[in-house]
Formats: sequence, structure tokens, C-alpha cells
Amino acid sequence: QQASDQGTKRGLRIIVAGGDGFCGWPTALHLSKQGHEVTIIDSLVRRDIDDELGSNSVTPILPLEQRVAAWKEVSGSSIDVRIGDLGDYDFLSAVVTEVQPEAFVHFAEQRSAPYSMIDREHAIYTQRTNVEGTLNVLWSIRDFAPECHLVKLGTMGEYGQPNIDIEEGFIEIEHRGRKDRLPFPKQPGSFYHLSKVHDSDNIMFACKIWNIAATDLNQGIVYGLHTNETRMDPRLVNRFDYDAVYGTALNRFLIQAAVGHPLTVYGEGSQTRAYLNIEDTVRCIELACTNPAAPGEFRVFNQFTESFSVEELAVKVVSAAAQLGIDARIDHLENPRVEKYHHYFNAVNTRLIDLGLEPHLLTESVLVEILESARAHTDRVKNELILPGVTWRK
Ligand code: NAD
Ligand code: USQ
Repeated sequence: QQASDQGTKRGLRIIVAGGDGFCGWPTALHLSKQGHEVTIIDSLVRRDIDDELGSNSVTPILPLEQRVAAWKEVSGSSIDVRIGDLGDYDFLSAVVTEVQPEAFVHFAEQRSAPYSMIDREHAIYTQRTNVEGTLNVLWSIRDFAPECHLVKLGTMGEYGQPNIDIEEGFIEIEHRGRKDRLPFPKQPGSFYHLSKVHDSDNIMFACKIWNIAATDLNQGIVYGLHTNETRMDPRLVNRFDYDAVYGTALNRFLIQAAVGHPLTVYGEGSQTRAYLNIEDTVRCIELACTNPAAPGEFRVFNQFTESFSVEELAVKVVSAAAQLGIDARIDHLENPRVEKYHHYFNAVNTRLIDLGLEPHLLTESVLVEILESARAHTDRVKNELILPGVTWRK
């Protein structure tokens, strides 16, 4: 039943897989604040990958158990934690059987494109973790919580950059006199982005054969750090990646400006991508959970609010840095990736707005706030992690 429909406002039982990560942690807090009963599943593998890469979050994040204890102290609400891997089906099915979730929010994947391109082993690790993890989630819903709505994080990069408008998941096509509504063509740009395409196909098929309800959220690049809930106590701070493997474009540029490193625009900088603030990520997930897909429906939302070229982002960061008296400079590095320049990019994003999303747009004051937070921890930045080392080419 939908919490938003009920006078009593009973929260939903929601599993947040990947709840120790950049998107998952603030989402778990937001859902808990809204009165939902949250259970985090996480294997903590991202903390191990930090060790593998010698990297770190700029913000000092506490161990998960301590973060959750701090949340209980600050908010009075409990978040349940289960440490385990989605690849371990006995573990996953036991949690799903016990919790009986009404929504399963699935963030728990290897999400770095460069990490998936390091070598054969990292490509295989990424696709195995992501595809097998999602298959296990689908089977656990089928067998132990068939009414549960799957809310799965996909990515705008599944579509690539076609020379036509990007629809929300499906496109009406007329071909040789006949019409159909078909999945939008996919042209992803890394083995990671490909894993999301494979997930989408598997989920769509499971919805059809098992009557599962699913929402695939094709999310753009998330920027920012704080949400209303993480601001409530320094112990609740979110992670903030800046290294060349896990750091994403805008957040990286902000840290680079903060430490006086030239901003690393790859190639010409005309590559255009879709973006959203972490404050909107958490709201989009709640909107998806409280307005579920119908049984058997595979629903796709494009989860982003604005689009920019990387050059435009760099110019915005230079301007915001100037507000703080920082003289930031842009460097155009040889692009380690294989990607299009000067391409068409126009994607539809109306379905979450129709459900009530009020976007936080990328203003200079938003950039200045994130830059100020980043500046507080520049002593933790390891400069050697900033320049890209992973290449897409042979
Ligand atoms: P993250 O790496 O910060 O967090 C992922 C979390 O999942 C980590 O805590 C990790 O330990 C956990 N995890 C990974 N594999 C697991 C497994 N097999 N079992 C249990 N736990 C596991 O990533 P994020 O930035 O929070 O991204 C979350 C999701 O959102 C990913 O699916 C990603 O593809 C998607 N997404 C992220 C962005 C972005 O800009 N960050 C944009 C679009 C989509
Ligand atoms: N880029 C630069 N300089 C940098 C870093 C990146 O110019 O220092 C460029 C890249 O070449 C690319 C664009 O910025 O053209 C975006 O790169 P990114 O690293 O910010 O984002 P990406 O690799 O696409 O992956 C991130 C998340 C991933 C999510 C995806 C959403 O890591 O989990 O799925 O954003 S999307 O791009 O919409 O597919």
C-alpha cells in the first residue's frame, strides 16, 4: 500500500541495497526520516575497493554501524543493517524472507566506468557483480516477496548519445508500415554501462514472466554532498569521491579547484551528459517507492534534472571558485575514454516531475556551498589520485 495514499501515513518496509554508498546512505536517511522502515544491505566492498585503489572519500566517513547509531541518536529512528553480498543468495533470500519488503531499492553495484575498463578481471568483476546481483534480487522477490516493488538504479549512459531525442525507456517506431512500442536503442560507452543494459533486459523479462513490478531509474551523473538529513550531524556526512576512478565530473572539478589543481576536462569537453543533485536523488527514490509500478509493469524513468557539457561545468566551477577568491584554471587532457564530441543530446525527463519532483538546479550558490564543504577537508586529498590512469584504448 502507498504511504502517501494513507491517512495513517504508515511507512513502507524498504530494503536499501548499497546503503553505505554515495547515493544509498543519504537515501536510507531520507526514507527513514519520511517514516519508512529501512533495512540496509551492504557488503562494504566499496570500502575495500578504496583500499585496492589507495583512494579515499574526501569527507571522513564513519563505519556503517556507527553512522546508523548516530542516526538513531539524532533522529530517534532505527535503521536495520545486514552486512552481506547480493551474490550470496542464501544471505539475500533470508533477509528478504524476514523483512518482507514492499520496496527493494537496488544501488548495490560496481558503478565506476573506469574501474570496469582497468583490465579483463575488472570488466568481468563488474558484469558478474552487477548482472548476478540483480538476478539474485529478482529471484528473491519472485520466491519470497512477490508483491515487492523493485526500484533499480540504471543509468542515462545506457542510451549513449544517439542523434535523436532520448525517450524514457521506450520509443514508438513505425517500420515498413507497422508500429510498435519498443525498448529505446542502447549504445553504452563502457563495460560498466553495458552491465546496466544487461540488468534492464533481465528485469524487463522477469516482469513479463513473473508479474514483478519494477522501476528502472536511468539516473544521470550525481553531484553534491549534503542532503537535509546528512546536514543534521557531522557524523552523518556523505562520502565524496574525487579520484580518477570513482570521482565523477563535477565533484572532481570542485575538489580540483579546492586544492589548486587544474580542472581535468577530457578532450574537447563538448561531451554532454545529464546531471542531478544528490538532494534530488533521494527524493526521486522516495517518489518511485510511494508511487509503485503495477504488477508485471517494467517502468523506466529518466532520473536527471539538467544537462551540460563537461566544458560548461568546468567554466561554472571556475566562476564559483572566483567567488571564494580561488583562481581555478582549466586543462584539456588527452581523453582516456573513447567517446563522441559535438553530439546531439536531448533527453526526456518528465515522469518524475509529473510525480512531484521539484528540481534543485545547478546555481552558483549551490556550487559555492559544495566547494566550501570540500575545502574543509583538502588535507585528505591525495594529489596522485587526480589524473586519469585507466584508458579505454588497447
Ligand atoms: P557507491 O560505490 O558509492 O555505492 C555502492 C554501494 O553498494 C557500496 O556501499 C558498496 O559497498 C555496495 N555494494 C556493491 N556491490 C555490492 C554487492 N554485490 N552486494 C552488496 N553491496 C554491494 O555508488 P553510488 O554512487 O552510490 O551508486 C549507487 C548506484 O547508483 C549504482 O548502481 C550506480 O550505478 C547508480 N548511479 C550512480 C550515479 C552517480 O553519479 N554516483 C549516477 C547514476 C547511477
Ligand atoms: N570527464 C572529464 N573529466 C574528468 C572526469 C570525467 O572530462 O575529470 C568526462 C568524461 O570523459 C565523460 C563525462 O565527464 O564524458 C562523465 O564522466 P563521469 O566520470 O563523471 O561519469 P560516468 O563515467 O558516466 O559515470 C558516472 C557514475 C556512474 C553513472 C553515470 C551516469 O560513476 O555510476 O552511471 O555517471 S551517466 O553518465 O548518465 O551514465
